[in-house]
Amino acid sequence: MERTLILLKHDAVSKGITGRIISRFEDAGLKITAMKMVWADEDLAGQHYKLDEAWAKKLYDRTKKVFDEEGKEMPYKDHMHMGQKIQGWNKKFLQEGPIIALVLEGPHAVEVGRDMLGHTEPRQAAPGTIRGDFAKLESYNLADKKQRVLRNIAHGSDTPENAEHEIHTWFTKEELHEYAKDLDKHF
Ligand code: IDP
Ligand code: MG
Repeated sequence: MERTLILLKHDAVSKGITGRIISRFEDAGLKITAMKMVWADEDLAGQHYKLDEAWAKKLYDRTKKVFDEEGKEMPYKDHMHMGQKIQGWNKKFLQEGPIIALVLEGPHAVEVGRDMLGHTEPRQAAPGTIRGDFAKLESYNLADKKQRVLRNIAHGSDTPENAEHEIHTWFTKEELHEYAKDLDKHF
């Protein structure tokens, strides 16, 4: 059994679509084992968004692909420059208003959670995914023009190891619940 941490970021909360997103996870059969609304402070935002070189490299390459296709110059001199900027924006956005944090459990929960979210850039996210359905007009271009982070509705852990770490960043042991669900008998 696997667990993943999902954050419904403040854009989801302010659009009033959190219930519909949570329903999708429930419909997929994932079990909610923790959930709360949190208004993060600088300390919590810093614990969640850390600047790590491998992440910055992936971030840089993924965004550069789109800028290259459009013949646009990347507005960052290298991956660490971009990583620092995006990390700062992410931390700022996380503190802009309350978010909903939840832990979902099920077979392949990390992979399933990210599949359901869709591509990081909502513009590239397939219709039927959460980002593709609720934020399709958001793009790297727009984020760059407005000098802010990409507003892509939700965060989902990217590996089972990172998920366990993130779950403990957001929840205490007492807030994580174990209970049986009807679907459990199938796994
Ligand atoms: P993920 O959320 O799909 O895992 P990450 O690479 O972990 O994507 O990036 C964290 C967050 O940083 C993204 O969810 C998005 O909000 C923001 N972000 C990623 N790339 C860019 C960009 O090129 N410009 C602005 N914000 C970005
Ligand atoms: Mg990520």
